[in-house]
Amino acid sequence: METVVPENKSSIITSALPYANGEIHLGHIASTYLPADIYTRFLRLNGHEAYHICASDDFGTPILIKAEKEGKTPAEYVQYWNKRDYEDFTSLGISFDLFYRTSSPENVKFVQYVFTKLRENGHIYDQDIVQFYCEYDDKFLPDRYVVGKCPFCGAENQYSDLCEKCGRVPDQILEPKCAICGRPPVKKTSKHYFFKLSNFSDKLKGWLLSNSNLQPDVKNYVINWINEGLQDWDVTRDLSWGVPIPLAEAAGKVFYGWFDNHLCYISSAVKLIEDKKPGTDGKKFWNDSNILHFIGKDIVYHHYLFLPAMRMGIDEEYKLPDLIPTRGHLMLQNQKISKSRNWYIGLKQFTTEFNPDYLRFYIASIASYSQTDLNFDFDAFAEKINNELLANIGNFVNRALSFTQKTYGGKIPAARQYDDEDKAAVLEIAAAVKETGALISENETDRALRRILKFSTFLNQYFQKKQPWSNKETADTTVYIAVNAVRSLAILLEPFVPFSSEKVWTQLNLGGSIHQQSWDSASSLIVEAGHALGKVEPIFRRIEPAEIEKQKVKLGAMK
Ligand code: B3M
Ligand code: ZN
Repeated sequence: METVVPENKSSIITSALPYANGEIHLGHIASTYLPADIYTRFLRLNGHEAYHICASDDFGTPILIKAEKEGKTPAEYVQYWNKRDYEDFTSLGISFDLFYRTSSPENVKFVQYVFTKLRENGHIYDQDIVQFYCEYDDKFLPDRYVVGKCPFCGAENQYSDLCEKCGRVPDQILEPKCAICGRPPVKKTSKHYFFKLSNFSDKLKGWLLSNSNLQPDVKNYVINWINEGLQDWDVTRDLSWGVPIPLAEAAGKVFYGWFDNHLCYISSAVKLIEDKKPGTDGKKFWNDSNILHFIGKDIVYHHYLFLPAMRMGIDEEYKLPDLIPTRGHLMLQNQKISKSRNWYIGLKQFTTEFNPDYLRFYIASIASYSQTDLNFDFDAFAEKINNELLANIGNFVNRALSFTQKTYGGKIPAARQYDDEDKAAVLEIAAAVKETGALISENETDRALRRILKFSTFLNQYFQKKQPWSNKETADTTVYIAVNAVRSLAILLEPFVPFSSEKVWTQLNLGGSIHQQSWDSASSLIVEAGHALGKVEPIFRRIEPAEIEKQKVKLGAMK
């Protein structure tokens, strides 16, 4: 696979936009936000200009229904979740350059512009369709506003856009009822606008086939969908909450959320760049950048078909993505995560009870660059942290630094003649930096983390073999190399466990922040003889079995 870290090119990295209707949970983190954050942090350490962009997805019927239930206006409701989501992400060290919203004035304007242009280009047509309408509430009832009996499996109380029992989309729901008042709706005609997705079949196929960076397995099934025939797409909703359709004849109608949400990647990026770099043309910046959209596998259809087709439909005024890293879902204790069944762990709760880096480390080590589902398991979590982060990485860092503290009063000794083991250690430092970097740049973050662990194992063995506590003649060289290796390790770990890396950096007393260091500098021995360490203390603490039991009980009680 080609490396996608571009030389001399800026990068815009987006993470899928969370719906503004509930808290962020561990499932969101694994497929999207953490891999995107690791990748962005890595680019920044490499001196690349990289921006990580996200926003709350503010429109859609579930949001409207929830806001109505809570007696809030939808605007108030989404504002709460926008702020809360951002805080929760920040608690995990997800470092967005902008966390904006799909309901922003910039996005509304951009969405209307795109629609107008698509229509001028002949990719939009209108058609009257028959829809449910509640005469009591005086409303059309799209998607989740209608509940009834699933015509396939007979399950009661299912939404008209998805039966949660059998997973099918019931075109003709039986015994329909208005989700607000429970009364049976009538049918009424309404004019809707359709995007001619079918116009783009060949172009989409060409794009997929020619883009060698896209994951082959995802590409294959998207091409199958195209071969089966693409359906045109109704992008209208008869609702008051959404981006208004900019036509006099469409007064009172808005766009379907999936028409506007991915356009927010562009409108937010343009805003960020133009605010940050006055005088820069945001559109040109977008087109000159490497564009990556990180997603979970449930939204492949939208990102590999709707999104590129809409950009093609406006003559690629804004370039197509270079990469759409797609990952599988997280299970929780081997069961599917479900908000409605209360089987999930909120991010906020987790980062309050555990060091956020523990979660980052564990998830990064299990999240492969594929669509395979992963499993969050509390015992495996404790084992990983205790055996790898604490007993391997933490052990080496603390051992090297506290030995320096104790034996040399914290002052780095000057190296003497290198023996074969020292030479091997210096080579391993450079190799670890190079190989870890190559893996992250290919999005193989779990493998990159394993490479770092191999490095740390090597260093523990080196220190153990050299026995600086009993080998007086070689101790100076061992300690000099070991402290430098701690510096390298801290830099390599920054994308994965930024809070802990920063702590190591402070103990090394090298000034500045870990974020300002350069990745490549990690392959050299830069800490000089005579340099004095800061205060040295253990970075990680053990997770005790009782803590894990407590978590399991808590989770079980939620159900
Ligand atoms: N809000 C669906 C989701 O949260 C949707 C993603 C939008 S990305 C443009 O999975
Ligand atoms: Zn009603």
